[in-house]
Amino acid sequence: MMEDGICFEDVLAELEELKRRDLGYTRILSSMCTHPHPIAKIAHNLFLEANLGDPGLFPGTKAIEEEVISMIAALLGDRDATGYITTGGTESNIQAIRAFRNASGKDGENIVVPASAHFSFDKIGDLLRVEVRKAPLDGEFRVDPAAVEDLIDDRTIGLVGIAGTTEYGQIDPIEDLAKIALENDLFLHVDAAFGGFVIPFLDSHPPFDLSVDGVSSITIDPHKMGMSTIPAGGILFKDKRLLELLSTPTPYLTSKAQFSLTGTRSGAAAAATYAVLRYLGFKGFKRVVDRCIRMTKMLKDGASSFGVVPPVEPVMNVLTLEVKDLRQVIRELERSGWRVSVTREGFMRLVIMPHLTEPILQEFLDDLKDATGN
Ligand code: 0PR
Repeated sequence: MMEDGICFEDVLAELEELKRRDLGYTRILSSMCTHPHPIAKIAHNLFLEANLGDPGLFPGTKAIEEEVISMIAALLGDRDATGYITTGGTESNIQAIRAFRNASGKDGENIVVPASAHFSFDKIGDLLRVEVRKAPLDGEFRVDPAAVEDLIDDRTIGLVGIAGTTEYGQIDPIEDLAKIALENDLFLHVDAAFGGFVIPFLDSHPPFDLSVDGVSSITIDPHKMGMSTIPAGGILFKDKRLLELLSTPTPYLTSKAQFSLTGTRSGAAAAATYAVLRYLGFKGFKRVVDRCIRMTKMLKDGASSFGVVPPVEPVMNVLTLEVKDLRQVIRELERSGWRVSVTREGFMRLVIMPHLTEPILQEFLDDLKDATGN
């Protein structure tokens, strides 16, 4: 730090200069984040100083968080579910597995997750010292329930299913996993970090949420398809006792205990999430999701018309494509400012978020056609 500060305008000019290096979302097809909804930005700014880690000082913000949790609980099939606003999918997944572990009373525990699980589960293995067993997938990149069953032993504490996988947007067979969980007296966590704000708005979808008997908890991220500000995640538990197993006494605060992983935490993200949910309502979200699904179909059909096809039918706004000489194609696309990503199996991965538009995607298709030599 310098001895003397610099003037207000110069600080802002420095920041603006650095921000210009950021890519902006216009040509980004690799991200599960997007521009926050305009009302989320306003709400966020109104609550910048609010700390949900000391809720007695911010009873209004606390009421906002409770209302958000109750709106999300109703969306995800159990009005009575409890939870809180986290920093994102990673914290939510950590907290679910931590609660399972605290409830199990076993030693040398393991969990069984799909091979497609987000890398937050590798962090969980390291942090919680729980063995993370990875079950193979079927031909459509969904977890194979029989393989999950094979990996269960007397040290297994819980299973994980994914509703909207990071790489393919697939929905694991949650009902089958729930049946296995009930039969083996195990917890089942559903990672719907991405799919939580997509699947409920699809015209039809398999059961995936807390309405399925046997599902214990669910992750859902407002800072992905919820169009809230970063950091806004969500964790919900069907049984309040699981949340209580995360409790730590906080002797000198306004609350007696805390169940969140972080201490100080953002009231602004909770307010931003509240604002988007209240403003859009179910119908507004459905319009956003419908539009993303329409654009996904447009991309799929457009690419197929010049012979670039998906290895698996998209079920939500994540599209993968089989592209020859992928690395070379990506280099060319990057020269035109596009950012795409690659799945572990070597397919091009595109996430069709609300910041994209049909004209932009048409430009992308034209560049993809050129880059693939079609
Ligand atoms: N669970 C699933 C299914 C996810 O897809 C992700 C993140 C997480 C958990 C973890 O969520 P947090 O990152 O909020 O802790 N999926 C994205 C991914 O890894 C995150 C992301 C978002 C990455 C935007 C890049 C990016 O630009 O692809």
